[in-house]
Amino acid sequence: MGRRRKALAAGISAFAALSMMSGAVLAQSKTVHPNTPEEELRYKGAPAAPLADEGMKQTITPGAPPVSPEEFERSKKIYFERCAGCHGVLRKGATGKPLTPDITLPKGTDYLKVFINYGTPGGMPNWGTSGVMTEADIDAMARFLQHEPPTPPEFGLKEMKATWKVMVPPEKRPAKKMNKLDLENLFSVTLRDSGEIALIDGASKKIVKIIKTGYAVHISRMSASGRYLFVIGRDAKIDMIDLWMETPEVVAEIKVGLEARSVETSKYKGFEDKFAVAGTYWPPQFVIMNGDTLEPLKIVGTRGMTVGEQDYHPEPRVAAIVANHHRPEFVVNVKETGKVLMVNYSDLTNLKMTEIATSRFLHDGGWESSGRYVMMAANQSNQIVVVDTKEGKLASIVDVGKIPHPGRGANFKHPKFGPVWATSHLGDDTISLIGTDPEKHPKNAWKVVDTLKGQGGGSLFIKTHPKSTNLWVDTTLNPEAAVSQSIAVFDINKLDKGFTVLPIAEWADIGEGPKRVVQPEYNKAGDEVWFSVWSAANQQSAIVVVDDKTRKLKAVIKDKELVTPTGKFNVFNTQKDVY
Ligand code: DHE
Repeated sequence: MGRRRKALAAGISAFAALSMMSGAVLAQSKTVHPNTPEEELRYKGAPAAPLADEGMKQTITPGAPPVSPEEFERSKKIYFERCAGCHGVLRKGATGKPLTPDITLPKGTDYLKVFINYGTPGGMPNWGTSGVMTEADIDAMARFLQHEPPTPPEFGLKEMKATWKVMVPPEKRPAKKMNKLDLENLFSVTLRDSGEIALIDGASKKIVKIIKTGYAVHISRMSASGRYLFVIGRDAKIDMIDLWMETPEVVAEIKVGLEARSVETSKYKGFEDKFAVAGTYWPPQFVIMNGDTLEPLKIVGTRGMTVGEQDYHPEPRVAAIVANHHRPEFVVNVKETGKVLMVNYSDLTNLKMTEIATSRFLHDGGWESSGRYVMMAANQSNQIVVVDTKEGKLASIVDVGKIPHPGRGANFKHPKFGPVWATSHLGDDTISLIGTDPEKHPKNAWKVVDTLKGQGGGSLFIKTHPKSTNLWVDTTLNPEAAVSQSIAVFDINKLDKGFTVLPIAEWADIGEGPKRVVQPEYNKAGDEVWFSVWSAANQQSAIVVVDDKTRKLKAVIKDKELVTPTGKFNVFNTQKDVY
């Protein structure tokens, strides 16, 4: 099967699994698991796990029941697709409980089968009674879990270099922009399940080019100059695209590990476009690369002690990374240990790193409006941690709603409380507004000054623009189709008046499909907002463009090449951190 078709097939099965969960599984899970929001299960139950197909050795643990090689392969695959996100690759526990043989062996096969079959009120889904796993799968999994976990391979400099390719070396690249594209208003759109991005022109809404990238491509980020676009897939493949070429092309690529989510570039004065950095879920590490060739230069492991209990964690995943504007540093979120690392890239030999102890399970986040403080969601702790990137220290930890998921968040001036940064939540219907101006509004700084009520839980992204008075909140993973297929918009000057709902998926007019509305993104001018209407890989999806002032439909972008669009990254807004 060709790469594209294989990716599509994987995507279809991933979405089928998600849809399956959204039906029978999630309906039941509501009653079986009163403490686990459906929205959360949906989020973690979106399998696109590159580790599932990785070859690993089977280790037999004395005293554990036999597992045939076929059962081992199947259980391993299911484990990495469905279980590793919570229990960890090495089963040492993450947001879920540890499942190492010292714990599982004394419990025995029958006991484990009950848990897998029925789930627990603490959050474990009911894989059996929901129909996702068969009786034979559950039986094999219960035995598989009593053996030492198979360990995916490490990925060091040698492995990275073996995958590194420079298609067009810097000296062969153009010295100036060679095309007529309005680069600042170009959008890089994630085509999740085809492993591609679409470059779409902001004015004409035409697809300029589709470019092959990594599997289950995740995010795009811009270099400081606005010339290079970096795209990372879940398979940890980075593609570096030169937007100055006659038609934008991949000029370098590398695989930095086996599973990843984040990439960023150096933005401090004097270091523009000099370095790139990528964080991996597996192995737990990040790598600093040359900014115009992707040559891997420095790998730093993140294994170590957690904050709070200070227990050793063997696989702390690297989540969001942002580039500090005040110092030559990357700000790196380490999920399981709850640490924010300020990594100074000015001297890679004598690497200096400030380790800030914050809160566990750091995930996504972004800057407040002054660009001095970075706001990161410790999602399973229901907190936002605030780091002062000028001083290089923790400013505050703020309690918010259940499972904050801001994306990069939204900044605006609250009519009563001054500048705020907002996050919506996966686990409840609230939107927390945090005061961000310690100079002029010290009483409000790093406090939730206002809480709005949105359409429902299952929100992934929230957005506004400095030139807009609208605050857009998606509810992509809400179990109600009417809620997941529409968007709530608040008037920033009349927040107490509640929100208006716009039927984005209906406007797309694309027929059958889950049609989840995801991730509002502004154009450069800040006068229109783009929404993805995300259906399965074998169905039609679309991008709906809304006029920001009138809140009326402006355009629908439909194309058979637009397979599962999710994230959209406007070049200028991504380059300059405008949100
Ligand atoms: Fe994402 C950002 C991890 C599922 C769309 N996602 C991020 C970031 C992380 C992350 C760590 C921050 C990167 C940064 O800023 O450097 N995402 C994960 C997961 O671990 C998770 C939960 C499960 C998985 O299997 O990957 C996950 N993410 C999803 C999706 O299912 C989404 C909705 C659709 C998709 O394309 O896969 C999705 N994630 C996004 C988007 C961003 C993102 C669009 C960037 C938002 C932005 O505005 O910057």
